[in-house]
Amino acid sequence: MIEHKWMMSEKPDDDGDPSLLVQTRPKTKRPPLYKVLLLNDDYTPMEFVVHVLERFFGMTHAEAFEIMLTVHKKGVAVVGVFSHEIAETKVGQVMDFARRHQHPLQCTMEREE
Ligand code: TYC
Repeated sequence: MIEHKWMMSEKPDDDGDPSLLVQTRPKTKRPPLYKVLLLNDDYTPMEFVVHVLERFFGMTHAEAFEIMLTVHKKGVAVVGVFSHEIAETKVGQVMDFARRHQHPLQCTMEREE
């Protein structure tokens, strides 16, 4: 069989937009993760914060107490890392629960880099 050698100018698909030809690795980008943060304040009782961490973040009493103290001392702490949807749900649950008990506890989320 005679092999056809392509001439420089007749190679198929090598004469168009070069940006379409530079994709080498397949795209395997994972969705971003979000940190859920708990903020300190002067009024929410420590036991309430411990209860929130046990109830919504599945922590043991000892874990919850430790994280609560970190927030109390440092002003803020990451209490978990989740998908966008789960993080939003956690923040909503904490904010709802705090409001229902008339505590000013604040919980937010932030995209992880
Ligand atoms: N600083 C609060 C107090 O002294 C306790 C507290 C801890 C409040 C953590 C909020 O996220 C918080 N009662």
